Amino acid sequence: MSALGLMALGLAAIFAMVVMFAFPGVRTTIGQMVVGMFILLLGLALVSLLLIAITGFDPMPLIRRGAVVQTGHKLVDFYTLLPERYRVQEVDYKDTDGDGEQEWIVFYQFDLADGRSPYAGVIYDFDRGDPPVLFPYRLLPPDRDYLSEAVVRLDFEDVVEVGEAQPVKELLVYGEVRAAKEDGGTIATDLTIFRHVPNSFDWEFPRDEPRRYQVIGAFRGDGGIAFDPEKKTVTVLNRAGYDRSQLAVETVYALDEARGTYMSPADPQQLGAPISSRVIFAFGMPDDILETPFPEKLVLGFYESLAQKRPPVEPREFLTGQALIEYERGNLAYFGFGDVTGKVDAVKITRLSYAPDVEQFNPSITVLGKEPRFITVSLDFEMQVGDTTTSAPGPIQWIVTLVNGRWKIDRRAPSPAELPTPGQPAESAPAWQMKD
Ligand SMILES: [Ca+2]
Ligand SMILES: [Ca+2]
Repeated sequence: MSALGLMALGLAAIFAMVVMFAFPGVRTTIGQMVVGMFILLLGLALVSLLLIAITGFDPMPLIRRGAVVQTGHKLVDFYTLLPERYRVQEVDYKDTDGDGEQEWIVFYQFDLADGRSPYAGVIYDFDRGDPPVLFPYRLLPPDRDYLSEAVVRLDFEDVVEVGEAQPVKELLVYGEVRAAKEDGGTIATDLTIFRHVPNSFDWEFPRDEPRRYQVIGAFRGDGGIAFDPEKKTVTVLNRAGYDRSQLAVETVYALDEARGTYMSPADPQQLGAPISSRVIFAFGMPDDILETPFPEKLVLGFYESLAQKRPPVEPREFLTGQALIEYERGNLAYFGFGDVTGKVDAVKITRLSYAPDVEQFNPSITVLGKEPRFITVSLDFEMQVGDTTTSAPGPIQWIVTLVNGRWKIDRRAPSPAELPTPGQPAESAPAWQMKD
């Protein structure tokens, strides 16, 4: 503030004080005016809010329109630019191609015939032409027509460095859905990673064929997706198939550094093979694992406990019958650790399934409890001894039984090698045959 301004402010303050001193009545009048104005504004705000709430009127387009008119239509308005059926939801203004100039990243929703309103995206750049062309480059996921079904979130990470003269950050477009508070309020169920790839010379007219922003990773998982900026791995949780037992398949994808992509070398529309896939507890092993009503959950708990130095629940607590006898004997081969010499450092369950319809497996066995019930749980696993990982000779099939209301691993079911040869009549097929 200039010296003149300060002086004017000081004089105004002195003037106000003198007026109030000379005419004491003025103070009350001014006070009443202020209070009256406040009540009027409050009333107006209340009425407007009520009208908006009752009629469902969205004031934002009007406010935007007003703002554009105020500037004398000198600004680009993406809301007007895009056709009405593309409802613009978000506009970001960031440098997406590393040229030091910002682009507009516009996300919009559109309606599908089945009633869903997914998101799509487009980047508007103006780095070509004289005068410049405002050109749309599409953000197009492979084999899918949308980026998200609920909310989009844009992030930037320098995922790929190969072939870049100077570092350019890649675009990470997350599709998020609402989740429970303990999951942070939202979980990302979609992640599409786009990389800027120059597709024409600077002096050429802009084009988007081949795509200027190419997909180098497209992930979807109903249990959440996480990107690790250090390792550049993407971890995808899928709960489909394990919903009842709160288990999930955790799949980890690694970047192919040489090719600068997560996609398959054979088919760029498909993800490459994951570096790891395993069945895990979606929310960690519960403390009351022995009380679980789900036999497959118990089996996972047993194998996880086996691999731990100080497991919260002793492995023998999961067992009964023959399995307990073999465990006490130290017969690890019985549990699928056939040729292992040395200490098992980690166990990774790669597949887990159960056959709930074989509960009446053998009604003649009644020594285990009043109402014995049996379920077959089948799994494949890998074990890590030192630096080597080997697969168990699987599948390993367990008969899990109910003892005093708790599931216990009882004994091995015949392995597939002992299954009857194909071609036998169906009615003689054993009851424990898997039906998954
Ligand atoms: Ca730029
Ligand atoms: Ca990069």
